[in-house]
Amino acid sequence: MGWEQAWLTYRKQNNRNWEPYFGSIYADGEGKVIKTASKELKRAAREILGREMKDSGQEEHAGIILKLVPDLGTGTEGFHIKERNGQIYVMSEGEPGLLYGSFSCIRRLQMEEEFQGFDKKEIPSNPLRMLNHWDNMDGSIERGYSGNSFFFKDQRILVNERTVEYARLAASVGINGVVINNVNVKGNATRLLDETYGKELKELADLLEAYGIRLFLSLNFAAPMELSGLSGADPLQEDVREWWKMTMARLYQRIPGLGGFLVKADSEGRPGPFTYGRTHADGANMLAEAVQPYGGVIIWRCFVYNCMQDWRDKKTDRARSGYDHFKPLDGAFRDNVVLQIKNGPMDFQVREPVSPLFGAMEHTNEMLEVQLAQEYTGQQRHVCYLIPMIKEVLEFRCGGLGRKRVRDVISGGGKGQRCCGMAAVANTGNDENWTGHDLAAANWYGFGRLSFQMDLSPEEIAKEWIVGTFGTDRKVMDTIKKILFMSWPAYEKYTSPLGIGWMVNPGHHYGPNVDGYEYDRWGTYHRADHLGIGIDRSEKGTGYALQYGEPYASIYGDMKACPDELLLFFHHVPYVHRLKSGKTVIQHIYDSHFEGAQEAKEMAACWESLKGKIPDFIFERVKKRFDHQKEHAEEWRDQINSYFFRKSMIEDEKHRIIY
Ligand code: GCV
Repeated sequence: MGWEQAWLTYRKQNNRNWEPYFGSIYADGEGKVIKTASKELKRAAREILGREMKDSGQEEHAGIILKLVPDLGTGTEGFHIKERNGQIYVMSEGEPGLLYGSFSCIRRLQMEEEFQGFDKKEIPSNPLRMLNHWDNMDGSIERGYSGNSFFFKDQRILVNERTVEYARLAASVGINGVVINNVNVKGNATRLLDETYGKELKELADLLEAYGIRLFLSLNFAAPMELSGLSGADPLQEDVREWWKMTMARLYQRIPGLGGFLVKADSEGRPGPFTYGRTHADGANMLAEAVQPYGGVIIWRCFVYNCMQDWRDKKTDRARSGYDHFKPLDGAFRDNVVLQIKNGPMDFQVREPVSPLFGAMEHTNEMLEVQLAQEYTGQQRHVCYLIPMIKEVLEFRCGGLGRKRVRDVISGGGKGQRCCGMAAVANTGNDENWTGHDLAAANWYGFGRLSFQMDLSPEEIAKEWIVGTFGTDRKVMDTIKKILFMSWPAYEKYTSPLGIGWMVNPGHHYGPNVDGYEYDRWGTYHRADHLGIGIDRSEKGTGYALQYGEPYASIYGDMKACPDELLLFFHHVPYVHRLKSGKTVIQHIYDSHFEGAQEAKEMAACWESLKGKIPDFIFERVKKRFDHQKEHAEEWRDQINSYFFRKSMIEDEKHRIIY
């Protein structure tokens, strides 16, 4: 076929108890999504049970009934599955709910679970559950580590069988929105707004819609200048505002189901309202007004910072910028604007504190952005299961101890908001296995499942993903689970000590380079000298810690209270400073790098123990990545340890060889 089915790899099973249900299906309705649900159930029955499900004309004779029920209390995307007298009812107020319910039944087949007496109601935790693709129209992917784009090639939009398989996978985990193009909108991508790509976009939107997924686009704030030669893009200027209204009216006429737009403005060279002395609320609201008549949403990114800042000024701090720019604008955004906030204040490092913007804007819609593309976490050559990290972010009590969590804010916080949720920078591409590293698919799967159901634990998610992908063999399940749960902590240990981050090569951001941070022309990001290391973000330093509410401002701002794993993010300390663990900072650096590299070897050995238990081609493909990871982890260990040994001139207490 040329590609694989990831977690929808169906294996034959022989459970006689399931047979009565999977003989026939009754679908109550003619809509596109209900048809998809029925098609998916039939495919699963065929491939798992070897049965051709018949369409039943009558509800009472069908094994599975897909039924739209008004006022069920599920909303249009939630579902209620109920087994009754040998029939399975999948019910919802809307067609997408029936599709999610159907995939839930299929998961049950894959997990080899019984249906008798099954009764489950599920309502999605988040209104928006989105993937952001950073795909360019030439087919390349910014920070893509799994081949080229399957949305674009040679400046054209692709709509083919691969797109269908993508939509199946995305819908099966509950994704309901997809931004297909890079937030850095350049060249022809600006033309996605005009009629140039109208036909293909409509085709793609229709295809996705059949899977309950809405199409979104990234847009270029300077489009009025680039497409129509306007002299500027000032959001308060009448001709600019009119241009957007007219452009959106035409676009929505071509593609009525378009979800809306994602915008990166005034960041890393992208145009934005600052050029005209306007605020980000001015910029976002202008677009929001233009899409409002069509139910469109503007997703405005808070990743706004000046990469050319002069860091010699003690108060200048990139970590501060999101909050500094956006907090004063609380309440100024229209209802159909949502601010998309990266999980941490910097940029997807292996360890960052949670962004202080969460919960800080009571009167503004907020949405979480995480990065599955492993830009700073091993670029899908290293295994790094990110779901435990995302879960930690969701559970963070941004409102203060015992008070609201990030998950409460982004899910609408009980205020009935529809314009909020979770987005992930996708880790997919045209590689046969979708994600380059086979184990990286666990992040795609996990993100979708978690965004749909934030109560799920990373363990439950891992189990489902392993079974869907590799089957139910006990040893395979236990071993892969062990690898997944070792992976994030191990990566943190052999790369970035105590929350400092950024020790990667400039540009491509792969591999160790202690001084590699590209935006610090006046010194090193980590501020290490012969006495100590770390960035003072306390009140005496950049003051970033004060952006948090209590108790975090006090905890993070105080060297003694600050958790070890974030110490160097918040404080500059001597190498001999004692951590809560009792170790000195320098000894921690040595120990964790030795440990992490050792753990990379252990994970590789775990994988090798699976030889013969999973298909050879997958085994070999993953083994190659582990071979690289083992070596690369040693390179990280040696570079970091020797750098800090030479800087500090402090011996390793354990007298290991430091190169
Ligand atoms: C799409 C980081 C990445 C960029 C990315 C940017 C963003 O800086 O290195 O490639 O640009 O984040 O999130 O906009």
